[in-house]
Amino acid sequence: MSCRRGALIVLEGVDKAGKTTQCKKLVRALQQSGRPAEMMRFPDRTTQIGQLISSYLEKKNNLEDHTVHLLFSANRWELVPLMKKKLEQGITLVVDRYAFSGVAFTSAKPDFSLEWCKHPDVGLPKPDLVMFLQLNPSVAAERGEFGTERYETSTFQRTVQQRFEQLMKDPSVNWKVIDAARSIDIVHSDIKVLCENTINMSENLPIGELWK
Ligand code: ADP
Ligand code: FDM
Repeated sequence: MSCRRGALIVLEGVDKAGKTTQCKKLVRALQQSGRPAEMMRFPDRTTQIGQLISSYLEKKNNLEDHTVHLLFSANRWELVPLMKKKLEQGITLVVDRYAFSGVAFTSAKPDFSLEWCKHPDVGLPKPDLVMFLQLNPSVAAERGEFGTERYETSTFQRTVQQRFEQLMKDPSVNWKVIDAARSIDIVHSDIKVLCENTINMSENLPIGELWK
């Protein structure tokens, strides 16, 4: 590789753990320290597939469970060429949810195995770092009411948390668990250090393939 690539950094965690807050702060901090960085989020609701997903989440349409799982995955695959281009240009991508949310949410539904859920995402660009913002559901509840979108109930979120815990046992993924119950600034400084180290470590390595 002629130029140093950017890192692919993912933030995961249950609802209200602080993913969006931390992604935005991280991108700003990286940019201020002279490192090119951009934020992405999944689902990306701006594409045609993303709009179908968005109306499903808003309960404006119903989709069969396998079908919607494949749409979430297709929404990642359609952005892969752009992601690779940016990474190769040296831009670090900070991503709010990725395939891990895909697997954790669908496999929290009855009769879906983790293995089946992982398949469509096998081979996606592999994150150099996945930070899981860990937050107890009772603390999350203090951060405000759940919204009205699909999946925004405490029982479903508890099952999602268990599925994330299963996914985190996989040593092929560079998971870091972050205690998200601390203040926004303290969580941010932990995350920033982890990211800077990851950017330095991955700049000369090829982009990996997830779950392959
Ligand atoms: P997520 O993207 O994980 O759903 P958000 O970043 O949208 O979470 O945060 C959910 C709410 O919790 C927001 O009102 C945000 O300001 C607040 N919040 C985020 N991080 C913290 C924190 N460390 N301590 C207290 N409140 C927080
Ligand atoms: N979600 C997100 C999935 O079910 N599968 C996926 O692949 C992804 C990326 O969509 F409930 C769920 C998780 C959450 C919703 O909400 C997206 P936000 O507020 O846009 O993150």
